[in-house]
Amino acid sequence: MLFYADKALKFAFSKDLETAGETILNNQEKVFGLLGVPFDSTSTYQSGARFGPLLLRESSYNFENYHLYLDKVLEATFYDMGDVQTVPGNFHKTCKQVEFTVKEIIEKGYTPLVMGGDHSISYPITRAIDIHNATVIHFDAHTDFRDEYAGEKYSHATVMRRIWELNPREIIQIGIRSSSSEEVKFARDEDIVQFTARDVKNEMKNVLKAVEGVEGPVYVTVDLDVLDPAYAPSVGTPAPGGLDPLELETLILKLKNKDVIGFDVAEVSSSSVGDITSINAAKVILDFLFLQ
Ligand SMILES: [Mn+2]
Repeated sequence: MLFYADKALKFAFSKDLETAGETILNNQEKVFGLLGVPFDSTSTYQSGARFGPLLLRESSYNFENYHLYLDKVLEATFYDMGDVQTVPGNFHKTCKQVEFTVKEIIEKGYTPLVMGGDHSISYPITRAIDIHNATVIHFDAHTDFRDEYAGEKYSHATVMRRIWELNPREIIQIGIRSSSSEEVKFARDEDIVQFTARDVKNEMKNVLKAVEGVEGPVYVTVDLDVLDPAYAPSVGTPAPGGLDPLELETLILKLKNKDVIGFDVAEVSSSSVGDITSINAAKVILDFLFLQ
């Protein structure tokens, strides 16, 4: 590589994949493999999440490598491993390729950190990771507990139902404000822990307590529509009355010292440089990495 030249459009502060190899074997700390999944074929309203990884990477260059509130320089080791080859229009083939690639990342010793893509892409990731003993912390405006959506089993709108079928230890949903009555009943019957957006606004202490109380492995999935459309308009299905970026930051920072075995940020459908949605999404990834 040239001294004054950098590779274009890797995620900011990520390390060069060619130097990965042996570091991982001797490292006690988690080392993250960042992966993009440019796929939005299950989108039902505002499509464009296939540009999520591209715009997320672009937005990442807007940030400092120092976190003011944590008084900490970014120390996490993470490699940008590029994008999965998706098959537009074909969830099943894409699903296989995502699952295969995430398994590869795990076998090499990296913890997967994935940029969607519409939310359906979380399913193959959680299939690739063993989430049996894991708590799934799910940030979203929607519960995504439908068994089918428009006759389809696999969709952004059914993804948490499919993940629930993988039998994780517990699911904690945060930021919920939109759901069908069937999904509410399902969540009650199955003892899903749910915090609405109002709970975050009015009883943040309880939400933080729940996150703090989580023990064992954790999988985190962030549908960026958990934020209010004022802060994240470029998402598949915007829902008013959501979290603000400081509330989401407070919650993400509560993941400190948790054994996070996988993390994804989905539904970012930004289509232009400087879009507020991809900027907030890149911040979620960086806030999480600052904790390492
Ligand atoms: Mn959602």
